[in-house]
Amino acid sequence: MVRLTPTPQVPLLPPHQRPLDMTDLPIAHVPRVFSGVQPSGALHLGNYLGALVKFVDLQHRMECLYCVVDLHAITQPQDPRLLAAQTREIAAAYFAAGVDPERAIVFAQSAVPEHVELAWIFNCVARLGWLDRMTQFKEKTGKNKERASVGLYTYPVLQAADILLYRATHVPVGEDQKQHLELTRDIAAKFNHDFGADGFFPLPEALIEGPGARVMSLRDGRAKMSKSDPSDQSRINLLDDADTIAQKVRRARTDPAPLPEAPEGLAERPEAENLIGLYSALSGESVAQVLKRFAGQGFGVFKPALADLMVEKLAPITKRMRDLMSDPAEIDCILAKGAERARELAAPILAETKARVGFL
Ligand code: AQP
Repeated sequence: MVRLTPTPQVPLLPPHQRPLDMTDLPIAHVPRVFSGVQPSGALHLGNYLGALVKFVDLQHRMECLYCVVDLHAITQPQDPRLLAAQTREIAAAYFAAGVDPERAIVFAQSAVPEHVELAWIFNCVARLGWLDRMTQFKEKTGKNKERASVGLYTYPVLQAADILLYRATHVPVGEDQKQHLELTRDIAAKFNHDFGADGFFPLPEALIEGPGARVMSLRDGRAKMSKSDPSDQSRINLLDDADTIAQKVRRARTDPAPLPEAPEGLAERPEAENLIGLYSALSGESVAQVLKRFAGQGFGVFKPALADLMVEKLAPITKRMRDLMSDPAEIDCILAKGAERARELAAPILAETKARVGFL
C-alpha cells in the first residue's frame, strides 16, 4: 500500500560538516516515487497499463520522478539514428497519458550523469551471485549469454542506482520488475550495513498491484507483451490506429471454448485470461463483472467488443502523442528542465554516498 502521510526528511549534511562516525541516522525518508521506461522500441499496452496509468495516479499523491531510461536501452543494440526519437516518443507517451511535467520531474537518464556514478559504486556493492539469479537476463539472452553485453548483465544495478539516487521509496512497475526491485532493496541494505549508514538508503517498495500488472502477448498467453518481441502482432502499440488494433485483436490467439461464468473457469486458458484481463483493466470493471456480461459467448462476440474498448481508450492518447511528437524542441526543453531538477535532488545524495565510501 502507498503510504500517503509524508514523514519529515532529515536534511543531508554538507560534506564539510559531516561527523566521521555519521551516527545521525536512520533518516526518515520523504515518500518519493521513481520509475522509468526504456526507449527501446514502440510503447505498448503493457507499458501503458503496467506503468503509465500508475504514474499518472501517483503524481497527485507524492513527489514523482519519471525517467526515460536511455542508458538501459543501450544494453541491447539500438540504432543511434533512432534512439533520440524513441526517447522523445516515450516522453510524449508520458505526457499524453496524463503525466504533468509541472508536477512530476520528467527527464532523460543520460542527462543526469550521477546515475552512472552511483551505479559504479553499487557494482562494487552487489554480489555476482545476486545478479546470476536475475531471470530477466536469462530470458533476454537465452542460449546467447556469451554474446550479451556486460551492461545487460549489470542492468539491475543501474536500476538500483536510478531509484536510490533520489532515495525513492516507491517504484510503480509491472510484475516483470519485481525481482529487480528486490535486488535494489538488497543493494540498499548492504550499502547501509557496509558503510555504517543505517537507514541512509530506503528499502523501496514496488507498487505492482493493479489490473494491468502483467499483460501478455497476443500470440502467446504465457509470454509477456514486450517491445522487443519480433512479432508486431504480439502487442498493441500506443501509436497503432483503430484498424490495426481491430485487426490485431481479431487475430489474437484464443481457444475454441466459450467464455466461462466465473474467473475460476479461466484457469489453464492463458490467452482467454489475458484478453478478459485487458477488458477489465481498460473498463475498470472486475474480471467477474466482465465474465458475467460475456459468459457463454464465443470470441467472435468478445473480440470486437474488446477492440472497440481499446480504440475508445487509446485513440485520444495516440492523438495527443502524435501532436506532442510534432514539436520535438518542446519535448527536449521539458526534458532538459526535468534533468536540472533531478540533478539538484541527486547531487547531495551522491555527495553523501561518496563521502561514506571514503572518497575525498
Ligand atoms: N507486459 C507487461 N505488462 C505489464 N507491465 C509491463 N511493463 C513492461 N511490459 C509489461 C512495464 O513497463 C515499464 C517499462 O518497461 P521497460 O520498457 O523499461 O522494460 P521492460 O519491462 O523490459 O519492457 P518491455 O516492453 O518488455 O521492453 P523490452 O522488450 O525492450 O525489454 C516497467 O514498469 C515494466 O514493468
